[in-house]
Amino acid sequence: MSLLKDVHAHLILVRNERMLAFLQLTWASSLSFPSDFKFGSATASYQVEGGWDADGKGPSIWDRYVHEFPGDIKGNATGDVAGDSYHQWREDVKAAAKMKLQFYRFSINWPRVLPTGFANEINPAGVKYYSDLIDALLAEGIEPIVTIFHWELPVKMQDLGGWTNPLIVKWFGDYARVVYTLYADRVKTWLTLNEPNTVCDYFYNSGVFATRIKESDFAPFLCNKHMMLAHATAYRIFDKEFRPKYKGKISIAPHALWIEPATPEDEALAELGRQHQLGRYSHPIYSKEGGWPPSVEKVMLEHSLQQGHTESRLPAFTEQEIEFMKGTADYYAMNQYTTYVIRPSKAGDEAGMWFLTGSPELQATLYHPEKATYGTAYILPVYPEGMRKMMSWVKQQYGDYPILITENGFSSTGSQLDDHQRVDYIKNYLEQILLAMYKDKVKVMGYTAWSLIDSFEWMDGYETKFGLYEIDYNHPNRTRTPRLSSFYYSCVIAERSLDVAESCYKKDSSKVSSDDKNEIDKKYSPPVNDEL
Ligand code: GBH
Repeated sequence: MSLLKDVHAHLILVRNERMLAFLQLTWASSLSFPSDFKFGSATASYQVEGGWDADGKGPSIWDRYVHEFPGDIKGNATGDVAGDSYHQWREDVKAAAKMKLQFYRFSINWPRVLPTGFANEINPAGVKYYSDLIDALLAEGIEPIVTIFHWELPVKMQDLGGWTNPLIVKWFGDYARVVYTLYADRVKTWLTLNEPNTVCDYFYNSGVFATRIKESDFAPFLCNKHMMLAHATAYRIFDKEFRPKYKGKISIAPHALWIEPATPEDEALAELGRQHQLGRYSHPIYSKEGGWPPSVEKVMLEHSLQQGHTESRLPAFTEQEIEFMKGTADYYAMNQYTTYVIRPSKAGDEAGMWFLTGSPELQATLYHPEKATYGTAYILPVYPEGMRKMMSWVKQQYGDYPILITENGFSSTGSQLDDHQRVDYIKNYLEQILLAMYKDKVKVMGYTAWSLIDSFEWMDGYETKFGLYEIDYNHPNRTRTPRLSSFYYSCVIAERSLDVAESCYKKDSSKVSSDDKNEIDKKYSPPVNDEL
């Protein structure tokens, strides 16, 4: 009974605070988005494409992993077919067009274009797949935003050490050049790497995910260094060889976890945590002085010497490398979902795993904010206020780079077309973005709802869903059905405001008129499923 009361009181508190954000906005300025603010949605190749070995595609570490260790993943799921976007991509374009998205962010599966990863051999079917997708989006007036790497490392490269081998800097640059050569005539907004900090820190520290390598001493930091240099190489190639002819903007999309101090006395530790989580992936690019964040450099050196190493486990950059990386982004991209709390570790605490439970180097413990609510993914507490704080922090740290939110989304499970919680989530996070813009004067380019359609949710398989559109995994065509959230989002896009009609919160309220529907439907021939 008292637990129930607590939960109830807690919910009222959360609700009141969210109400306050809403009031603050209506008083302060407006619920409207400026005319240059863009709304989009996203997916990633392995999570939706399927066609894992179709038409000359080479294997990525995910293809190998799900076949060798099916038991690792919920429901023994694989991405072999997933949403079958490799065949059903017209349906994705249709979904995006129905919502009147201004952009669609998708990623390129490295070994689909380069079967071994190396640039000497190109797969024409893979090239055509992305080319057709780009053309269809442009024909609908939807801007393609392309991520060059969202985790499908070619197996050959993993076997050579993957992101811990310094040669990958060159290999990635060569791959990026191929991609620009093919698509830079039509793609004007680019992202090099998705969540380099998740790849380096989360994957190597936990040992889960496709590499299955658990090595916390060196791998995260070697990977960090090489990903920063790989990004900078891809940026320099674009800048020198392609931008003069094609124009375009390019950036990198880290996982921007906001870190709150447990008590006001822990603010310095929280700041160190932010530098450790995000600074190591931003400071080399966006800061005036470049290189690693000095606070992290210091802690890592001290800790390494204490362990008996002769130098820091955080590998140094040369002066030349520091100059090479500085300024290699045209805007600041971030995936922002969640907030954790940090406190100093106490005797008896476990060492902790960065950035899930803590850090041995920082002697810190991480936990979830008390005020958080949850979707299905427990790992991603829902905490909208963190969005504004994260955005303002980026402005305060690195200056006035325009920010593009490249991912933000809510997880649910089961078949749920009336996803009111996802609607609330989008509304609450967009409110915080408006506050960041109007109150903290942060420059914002736009917002990306993760994800356009349900997808293979990595270790969670198909049980955890983020889609604005539901996928029927029992249907051979992987039929897409709009959820309430897609109607709500299309209302926000149409109004360019959070001040939308009551009817936008009901499923039959589709802003898409039936004329629009027919017009879009007519344009696309029925999908051809080659596997049928
Ligand atoms: C994003 O990362 C990813 O870019 C995207 O591909 C993904 O679909 C989305 O999150 C939703 O999860 O699988 O249990 O080991 C956000 C940060 C860090 C969240 C790693 C999930 C792994 C959880 N992610 N974390 S688990």
